[in-house]
Amino acid sequence: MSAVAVRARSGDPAFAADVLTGLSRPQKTVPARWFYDHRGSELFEEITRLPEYYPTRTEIGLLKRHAAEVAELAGRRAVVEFGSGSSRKTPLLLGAMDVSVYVPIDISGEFLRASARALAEAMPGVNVIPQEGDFTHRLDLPSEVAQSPALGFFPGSTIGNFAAPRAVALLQTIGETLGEDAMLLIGIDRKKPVERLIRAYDDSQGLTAAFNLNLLERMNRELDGDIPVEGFRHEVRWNTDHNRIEMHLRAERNMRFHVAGEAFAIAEGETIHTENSHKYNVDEARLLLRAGGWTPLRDWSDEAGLFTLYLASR
Ligand code: AVJ
Repeated sequence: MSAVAVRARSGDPAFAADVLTGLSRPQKTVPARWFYDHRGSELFEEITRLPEYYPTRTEIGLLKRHAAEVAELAGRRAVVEFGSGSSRKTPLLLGAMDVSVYVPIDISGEFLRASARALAEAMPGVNVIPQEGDFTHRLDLPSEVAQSPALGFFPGSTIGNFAAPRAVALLQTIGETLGEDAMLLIGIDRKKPVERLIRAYDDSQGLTAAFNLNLLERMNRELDGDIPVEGFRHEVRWNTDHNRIEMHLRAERNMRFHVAGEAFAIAEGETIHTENSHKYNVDEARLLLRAGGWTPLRDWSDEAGLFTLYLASR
């Protein structure tokens, strides 16, 4: 077989590289960003509507209650959303604000364009300029953004996917992308009793399990894999040292498989670590923001103290 034919079937080279590196480690791992192919994005959307998955509905409640105050503190802004996905929360913010331009950024281009189109239709007064890209790198924003200072919008506690040093670096990078005089509105999930957290990531309908296992199916589809998906089980752990929920895929038996052109073996009980979701108290989140070059201005929490929205300036 020619090299061209192999390459044509081997998907995104960055995905292949992450999988090959991650599966070669003593603790096998695949970065959480690869969950979001079309099927993964759909499954995540369903997760956000689960009774056990409180973050989305709590954050939506906070936006409904406090968007007007955010708008007042922010003034006229170019709004830049990081990891916009389906953008269900966006109209709640944009509807309250004086927006010069709205730039949703996402790595899933197909999903991004569809939701940008829907948003532009729902909010005809807003100039929507979607940008496909990886927001963990400094990005050049469209020139229209420069007309007014930027407000970064980073909802959903996506920052929780990153361990503290990388979360700090990401906040710094976001600041560089947004430029001088920027503000940031960021949603961060709180610590709470472990049983409540576990239930949010191991729901009774098995949607989160399907979301986790879809990563193996995606590897098979896009990286020419033969992973026996039925030999793995969704596993959720609370890591006390790191204050984080971890998702793993646990091997139920010894297996051998191929993916991205390499052979791997996994032993019964061994896991592939697929996601971290760090949880922060309000004082910890404020310190995290400061470490990342941001000055916390205000924060808003729900009555049960499940989730908090922070507004910060550079
Ligand atoms: C989108 C990263 C915030 O960590 O809660 C939900 C992803 N994973 N259920 C989270 C997720 C499993 C979610 N984030």
